[in-house]
Amino acid sequence: MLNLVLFGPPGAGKGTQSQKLIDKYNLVHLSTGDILRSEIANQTALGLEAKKLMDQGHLVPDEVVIGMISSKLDNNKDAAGFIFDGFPRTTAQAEALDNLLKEKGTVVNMMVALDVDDEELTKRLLLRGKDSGRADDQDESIIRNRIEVYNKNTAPLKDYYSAQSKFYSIDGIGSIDEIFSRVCDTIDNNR
Ligand code: B4P
Repeated sequence: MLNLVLFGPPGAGKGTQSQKLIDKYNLVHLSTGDILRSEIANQTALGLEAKKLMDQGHLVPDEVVIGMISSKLDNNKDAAGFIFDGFPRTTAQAEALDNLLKEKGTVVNMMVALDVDDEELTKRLLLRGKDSGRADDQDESIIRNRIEVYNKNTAPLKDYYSAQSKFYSIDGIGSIDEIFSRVCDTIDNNR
């Protein structure tokens, strides 16, 4: 099995690269952002609660996203592996993921981090906000808040995976295909 955590700040290109990686490595894509947006679109109780937090750039509570990932893992028992996109985002989520995978007799193989500076992130997200209408991409102060939340709650996961010798950082600036090739080289050389 290949279980890959794609890591990076909001707008680093995790979702973009995931779309290309699932085809190449035949992996199941688990994006907590996408799952939450689909709950919002379906106006479920979970979605309505999550929307308030997401629109402000806050994280959704750990137990909610951990429960979502747990049920997706159960629904994909025959998968060749998973790309975790936007999950884990806190140490509690990383510990929960380790436990969920252990129950299935598998582990996270590696975390690949996309390194992009704050100015480029803000530029990309404001651009996407214009096309997609996503509330969390419309306002520069909300984007700055998401980057701050990332630096405070999510960036420490580098240490969590480094301690297990599973952390790889790549340059996330360049064309989508250039970055894809860097990600694939990192996977192929270290799996
Ligand atoms: P996510 O949906 O995970 O989204 P993201 O971090 O904004 O984006 P990503 O890095 O995937 O960027 P993308 O490829 O789309 O999170 C949204 C919210 O959901 C969070 O703020 C939080 O509230 C909640 N949430 C999600 N998971 C959670 C969790 N585990 N715990 C708690 N809360 C959670 O790229 C962005 C833009 O850049 C796109 O427009 C793309 O076209 C462009 N782009 C990509 N690559 C490029 C390149 N090389 N050059 C130029 N532009 C590029």
